[in-house]
Amino acid sequence: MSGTGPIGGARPADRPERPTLVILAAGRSTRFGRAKQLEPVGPGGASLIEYTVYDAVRAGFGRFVLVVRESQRDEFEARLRPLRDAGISLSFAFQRLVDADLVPLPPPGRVRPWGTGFAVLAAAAALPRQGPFAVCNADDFYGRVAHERLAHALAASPPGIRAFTATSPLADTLSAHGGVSRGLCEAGPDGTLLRMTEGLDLRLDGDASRTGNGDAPRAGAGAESPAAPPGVVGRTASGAAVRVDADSPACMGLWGFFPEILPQLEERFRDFLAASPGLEDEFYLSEAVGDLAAAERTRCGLVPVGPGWMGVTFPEDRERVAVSLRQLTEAGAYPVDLWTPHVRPEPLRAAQASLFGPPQASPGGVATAPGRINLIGEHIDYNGLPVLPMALDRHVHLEFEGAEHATVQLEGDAAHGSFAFRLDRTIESAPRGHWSNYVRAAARGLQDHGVGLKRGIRGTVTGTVPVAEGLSSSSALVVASALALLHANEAEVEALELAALLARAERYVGVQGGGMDQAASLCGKEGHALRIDFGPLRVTPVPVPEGWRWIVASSLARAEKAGAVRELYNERRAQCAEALERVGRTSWPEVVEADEDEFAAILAGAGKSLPLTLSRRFRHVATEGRRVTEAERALRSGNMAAFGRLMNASHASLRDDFSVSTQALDEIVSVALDAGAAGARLTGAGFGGCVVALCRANRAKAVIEALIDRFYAARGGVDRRALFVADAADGATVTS
Ligand code: NG1
Repeated sequence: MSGTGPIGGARPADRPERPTLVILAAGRSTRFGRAKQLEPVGPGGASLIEYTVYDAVRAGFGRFVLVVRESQRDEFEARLRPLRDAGISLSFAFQRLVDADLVPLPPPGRVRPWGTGFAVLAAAAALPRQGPFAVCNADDFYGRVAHERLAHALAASPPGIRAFTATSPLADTLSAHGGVSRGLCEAGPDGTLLRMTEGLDLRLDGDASRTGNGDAPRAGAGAESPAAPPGVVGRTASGAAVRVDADSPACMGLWGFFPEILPQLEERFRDFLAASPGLEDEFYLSEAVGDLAAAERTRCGLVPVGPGWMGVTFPEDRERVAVSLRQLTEAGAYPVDLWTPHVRPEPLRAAQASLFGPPQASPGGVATAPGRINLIGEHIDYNGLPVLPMALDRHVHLEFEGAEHATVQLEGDAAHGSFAFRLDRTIESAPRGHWSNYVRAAARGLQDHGVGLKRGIRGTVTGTVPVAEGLSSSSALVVASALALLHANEAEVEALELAALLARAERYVGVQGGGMDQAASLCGKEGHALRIDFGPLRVTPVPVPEGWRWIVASSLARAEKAGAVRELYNERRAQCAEALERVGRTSWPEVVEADEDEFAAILAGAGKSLPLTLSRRFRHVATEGRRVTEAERALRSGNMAAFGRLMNASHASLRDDFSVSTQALDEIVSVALDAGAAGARLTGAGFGGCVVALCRANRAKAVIEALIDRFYAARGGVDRRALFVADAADGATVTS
């Protein structure tokens, strides 16, 4: 074995040895037509192997073993000298047809190498006896995230899991230029590999344009309906046809192992030889590990690594990869020349800092955006009338790193799961109801506004804003996503401009909402309600007097805007527009700002001329608009009893004229008022969700107890997510 010592000097004693990455480079590139492992693809002429080493060093890998054919050695040595010069520990192992121990005699007629499983055995002598190692292909680009994720999985491997395979949605790993081979993974109930089948000649069934798109459609296996999104078709090594979901996990050829895999692989290889393989049969690593997993001899964890992977199976693939690498380089993810002295310290320092520990942070931070409660002014923001909400002291948190390429990759909690999409392609919507749509909306909104988003983000989303409760968790997510994307791209948009563009953007999700929520989330002020005016957008904080509390109480029915509520909401909006038009008015402010007598005349006229439903909708919007102005006056003068009465009138109007209340919301309002609240009303769009009740601080306990006894007790109790005292909070922030 040749090679230099570990890079970057002394290793702290309490850190484990950095793992080794075995790069399988002995393939014959039959479909490519020439040796593709060293093919220059980066803008500075670097090969994919070099990108892999560069990324893996930054992810914490310390040594590299290249498995090549003996005849390739000199070429590899010469081409990879800059890596050695940069201090990378690089050694070679040779894949031969004869092996002293395993294949003592040359197999007659065989030219084809034994396959990837055997290549790993060929590297065994160059591996340290202890500690994990990884294996990947030389002709694939995995990206730094994939190497980081694998390194993490190995460093924190749960007991009993001694192998890992990185997976991507199958559709992301196909080539537009012909069928490819991939390990098709099936996960068991515990999420580990149940079995793996080598799929050959895999291609999208019918729709080549989706190839490589991170948003692979879900196709039920065997789905034949013409409307069904395409699956992936191909065959197994034994010639059987396969058809699988386009987003099913595909093995990327990036593996993590502990040394005990080696004797197991060896045993499987002996079995393979004993079965008299044909001259073209190969001992695939994927099948060997799949068999070991299926026989429950090895538990193999699946490590989803998102859509960054790019492969070069066909000559035409090279161009696509070259374009992507150029874009990544332009976006600052890679230097043009990976190994010149002026860039050398960067990866080396990064490697030292990360060793086998957490990934090296690229510019990132935490974006925090509050939800809101609307105190008064419901279903009038989209009519251009002022509203009076406050930002809530409950937030969506997006902890993120800037990604080196234009991919957004976020994880939510267990219920929401994770997703990824690209910013450098048209951002399509995910299926209705998927939480990624709010993040996609933010990205599209920024792009439509002309903000160039070259860098993506990756991170996690957590939050304390109850979801689908009329407290605007959706807009908080939109706002947090936008702030994270802006931060990662070192871009800025003024707060009100951002609020307005995000209000437009959130409509991509399908609800024709107004602009209250995004403005409240961005412009909240501690201790203050916010008067928000539209056209143009303005936010005026109004202090909330001391000694009063806002109690938020959930009706325990979610107002899921991805579901039926969306249609009901959009219907209300359309009815308002129609009612206004039919009374011959051009704007709602014109109606609401009329003097007392004219206002009464307009209402009476609408009552006569409009059909019943429209006249009720009209009356709600007109009267609610005036209530907001009165409520602001009451707030400023500290007349909270008057404010409470306006809230009650608002609720009655939403219930009777706008038909957006529910029995549970009405019940909560009446219990709160009975218990001494000064006012109570549904907040948000209605159709479920929450009530906000206003009471003196010294009544809050009694109101809460009454709600527990008279509403929640009979419904299985309540927790702090569903019943709480809310304080007015500051608006969204992003911190490094
Ligand atoms: P909710 O459902 O409370 O998040 C929706 C709209 C608001 C406003 C209220 C009703 C969105 C994002 N929000 O809020 O603009 O119209 O209903 O007053 O659509």
